[in-house]
Amino acid sequence: MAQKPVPFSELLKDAPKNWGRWGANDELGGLNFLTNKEVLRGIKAVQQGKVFTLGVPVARPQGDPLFPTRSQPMRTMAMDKGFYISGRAQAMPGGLEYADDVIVMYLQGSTQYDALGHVWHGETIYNGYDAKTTIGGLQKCSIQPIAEHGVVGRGVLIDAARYKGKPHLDAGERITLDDLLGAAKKQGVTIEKHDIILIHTGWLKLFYDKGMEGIFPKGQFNEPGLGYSLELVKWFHEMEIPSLGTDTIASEQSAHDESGTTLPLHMALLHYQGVIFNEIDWLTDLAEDCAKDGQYTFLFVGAPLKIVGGAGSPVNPVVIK
Ligand code: UVW
Repeated sequence: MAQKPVPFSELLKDAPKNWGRWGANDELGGLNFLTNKEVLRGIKAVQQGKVFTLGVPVARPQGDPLFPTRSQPMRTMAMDKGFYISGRAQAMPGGLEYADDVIVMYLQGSTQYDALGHVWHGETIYNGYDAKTTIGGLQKCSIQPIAEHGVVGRGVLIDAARYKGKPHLDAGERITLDDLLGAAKKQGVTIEKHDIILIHTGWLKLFYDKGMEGIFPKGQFNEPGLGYSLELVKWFHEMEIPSLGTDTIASEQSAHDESGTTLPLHMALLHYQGVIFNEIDWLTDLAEDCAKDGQYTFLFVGAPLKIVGGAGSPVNPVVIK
């Protein structure tokens, strides 16, 4: 018989919270840790000038990786040479013609940031704002303040797949705090306070190798990733981690079997601590490069779009080593 899920209010009763830490009007959460000093610490990590862009291609005809309840981005031409050939458009004086297009997509239907008001349980979103403020568009904790601030600091890549000696983690496989620290140690890197953490699992590569069926066999949403434990969320709190990025769709082990809950880190990290979640990052090339040159730290720059009231935003994060 399926286990009755433990309510988050009970599972997370001892989990640390940052609500009120930066005042009653805070909508930035962990980004408050990313001060000018932290930006300079990120810049100091740059040693070689190598650039990696972490966004995945958007609106491929054969489909993009996304959460199973979301539909594929749709891009269509609003103007192209055909309009001129068919007489529906005229060249501008001098002869200029142009192509235009329109995209319809989930704001979280690609490489993305989650806004702090994206998930909650009960009646309140991050920092205690009423969950009703999400109705019709996020009046509080939308993606806009995150986009105004930018996500810039020192990033560190933790290669969980390499640590476990496989090209990709298995469906539902847990990464524990010991794994996280063990992988860092093996890589010869220390995770410092205020680091932006990126975790490579190899999961997204599996999508491009095998399609949706590769990552969600029979439609089952059962991703690998960091798994909830009180110890892990206390560590994030002590380390004042501003942001977490992964090459999975939802940035954490989907199912927490001990409690029967789904996505508990969305609650314990994003909703309680204001850790900014960055999902569907292409980390394969970065991970390979880090394994080759041994440099696992870098400047990380994430600039989501300033979408008014948005629950998230597509982004093409940039890593400079
Ligand atoms: C949900 O948690 C529903 O979505 P995401 O993985 O985009 O955060």
